[in-house]
Amino acid sequence: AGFGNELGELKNQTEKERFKAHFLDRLKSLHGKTLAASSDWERYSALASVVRDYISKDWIATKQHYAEKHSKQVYYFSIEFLLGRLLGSNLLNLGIKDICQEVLDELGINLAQIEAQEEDAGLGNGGLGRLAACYLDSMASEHIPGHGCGIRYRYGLFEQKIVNGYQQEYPDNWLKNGYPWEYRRPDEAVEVKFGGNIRIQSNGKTEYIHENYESIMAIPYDIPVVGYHNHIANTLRLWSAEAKLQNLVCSGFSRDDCQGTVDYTQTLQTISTILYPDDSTYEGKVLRLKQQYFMVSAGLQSIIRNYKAVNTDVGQLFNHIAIHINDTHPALAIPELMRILMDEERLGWTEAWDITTKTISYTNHTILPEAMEKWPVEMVKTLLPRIFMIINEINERYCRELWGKYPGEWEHIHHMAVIADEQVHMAHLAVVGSHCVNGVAKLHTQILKEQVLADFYHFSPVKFKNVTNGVTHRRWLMLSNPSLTALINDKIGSHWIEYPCDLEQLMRYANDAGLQQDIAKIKFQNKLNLTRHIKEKYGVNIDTNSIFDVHVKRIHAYKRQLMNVLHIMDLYNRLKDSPSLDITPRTFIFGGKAAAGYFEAKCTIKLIHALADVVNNDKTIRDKIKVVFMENYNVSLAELIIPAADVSEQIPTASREACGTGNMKLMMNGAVTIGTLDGANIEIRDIVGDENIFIFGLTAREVLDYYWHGGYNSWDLYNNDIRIKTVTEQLINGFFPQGREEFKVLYDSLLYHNDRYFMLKDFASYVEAQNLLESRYREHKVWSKMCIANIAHSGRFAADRVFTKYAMDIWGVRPDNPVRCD
Ligand code: DL6
Repeated sequence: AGFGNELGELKNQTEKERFKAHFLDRLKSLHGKTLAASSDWERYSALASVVRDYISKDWIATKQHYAEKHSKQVYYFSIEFLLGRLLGSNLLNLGIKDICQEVLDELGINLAQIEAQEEDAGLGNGGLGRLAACYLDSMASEHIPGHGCGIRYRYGLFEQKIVNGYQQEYPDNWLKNGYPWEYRRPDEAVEVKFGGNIRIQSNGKTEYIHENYESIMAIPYDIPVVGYHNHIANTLRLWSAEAKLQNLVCSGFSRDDCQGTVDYTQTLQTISTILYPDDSTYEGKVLRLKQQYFMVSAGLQSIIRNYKAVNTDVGQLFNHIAIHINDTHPALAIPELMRILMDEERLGWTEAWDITTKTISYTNHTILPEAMEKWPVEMVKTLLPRIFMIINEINERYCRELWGKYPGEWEHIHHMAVIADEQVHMAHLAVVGSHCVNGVAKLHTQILKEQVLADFYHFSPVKFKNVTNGVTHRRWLMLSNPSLTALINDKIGSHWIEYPCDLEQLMRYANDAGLQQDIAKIKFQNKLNLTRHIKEKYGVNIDTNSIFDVHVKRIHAYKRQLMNVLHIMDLYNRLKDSPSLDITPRTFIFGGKAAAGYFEAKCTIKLIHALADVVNNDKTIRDKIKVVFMENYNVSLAELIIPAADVSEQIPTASREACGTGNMKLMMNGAVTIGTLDGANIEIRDIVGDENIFIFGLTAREVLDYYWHGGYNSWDLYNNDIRIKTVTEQLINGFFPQGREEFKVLYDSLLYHNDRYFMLKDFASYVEAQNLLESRYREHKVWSKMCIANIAHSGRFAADRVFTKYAMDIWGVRPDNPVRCD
């Protein structure tokens, strides 16, 4: 990499000197300031600008290379991309992190402080959006011509502030100072049409003419996605909604005349204003439907335009393009591609359908019934008249096909229809219009096949595949835990960076006292960093030698933060009963956001704070337990917390968590999982072995059986287990001086609403697993061995390996260096 040779006067300088000269020059040209006079933010922006120069060379070359090779292009459509900060990962992937670090050291600048100036691009809610970001990183690193397509939300996921223990939401104004990694491309804008009516004109061939529609311009902003040490830069294209210029004529000259135009412009632009802050419930809001269509229409129009610039035969699209839809949010890509192929490219239905289904593939990320998207027919018809016509025909043709196979089975066909009960079922549309459907963990895929999509599986079993999620080891190990990375390199060399499964070689040293001590030292240092942060931010003193027990993820009843709290309350009660109880001090760390309208989740946040108030201020328990809630959990905060974790809490109700990816990031950093047999926890258990994980609770089968038979009676447990009775009563009996109303809601959910998430049912086995964990932690050698086993086996969950599978098994693309584990 580098650009210095092009600049005559810098010819004889080393890369480092050139980097320094450029940085100082850029400070002057961008901000008109010397180093001494510049602020941290100005330094960040100048540094980012220099890094852009490095990237842009590779970006141009990559595009040329793909064009010359006629490589098959993959487009990953996702309504969310939770990118986090990019400066650090770009430096790492470009291979110039060390040079940059040295230059800044020489100039007396702290790189971490400069990196912290970058706004965390939070264009996602949680797992689904972060997964999309990990996959972009992997595609570029694995030489796969794979690009992202999403929305450039003006405001990302809300900023969480905690006031008196309550969550408050504030707009995430991440673009307020501009975003150095994006390139606005107004010349590649496309028009997206909403509303209006369809006039059918027939002169030989039927034409569908869209009239009286509302027109919105989609402006692309491209962000280069840098591959690791390979000079590849792919593209994430995010679309922004703007009013069409011709529509913006003020009818007169007065201020009032123009006000209407300004209001109208703002209404149109709301499409890309805000990310919906809910990750697990479906909201039938017209704005959300607009967002979905806006993204897929803009994305597909631009793909087809680029395709046609070099290919004449649109009938061969599927040989050159693969489109992947990340959950059902982009499922309108199916009728939209049909519309383009039929109405614009003049193909017949059969050929267009063949191309569409061969081009599109779909990942399902949830089985929660409340998260399954279903749009009212009336809404789709009004907002997207032509798209609705196409969905309707897809439905009719599909039902006819089903009738051929299941004649007379009305119920069965109704159950599988794309349109039923006046609603468009997006998961059905996605399955019917794709050539491949995958779940994100073995158990999840099995539940899809056996229950949620069982009818579809029986109808076309070959469509269904499993691809267990993965995370990028570059961000989640190399970037966030550089000391551990260096130690691993020392021990087994750096081949694992390219082939993460090689981390398994660490197992040869699992009993090596030297390695065990070194890993413990690094963990301690990471814990110290977090301890300092907690002290600075919240004024809470944490014992760095305590067990750091980490539960970070969205706050949701099924993820059972409440069960964790009940365990802490029980532990606290035990300590109060016997102050001399010999336990290893433990720091319980929580982080996560609750959807703004999700009252129960917000009550849980308040409860964690109330518990922290009681526990952290009780001198009698002599600091044996502490509780900390980390405000505004996001990607950057995760990078600080995860390397410091000893224990990884992965305790959802079995069957509810499709996969989880926090579990993978935490194990990669040597945390040991305490978890249920759900999602990827099962695969983690299978690979690390029972002795390196703490498993408890009901299995998915048992939970599903209970659901089938109407649940269980939680009062029985209340009456028979004194610990349960005590902790649940403490929610409402004044044990917590504040929040009684909120905690009554939680109490009721456990007892009067029959404990839908089985927290009381799993309580006893959870406590038992926690006790076992504590005793293992005391045996330093045993614990260190467990840490090593977890790190060593985490390569299996590296996104690069996962992507090789997507590429080869689903998209028909062969990476240059397929990454496999076996
Ligand atoms: O696949 C990524 C991620 C999984 O790891 C989580 O288990 C799952 O809950 C999450 N799903 C969503 C729900 N999205 N929708 N709809 O975020 O996906």
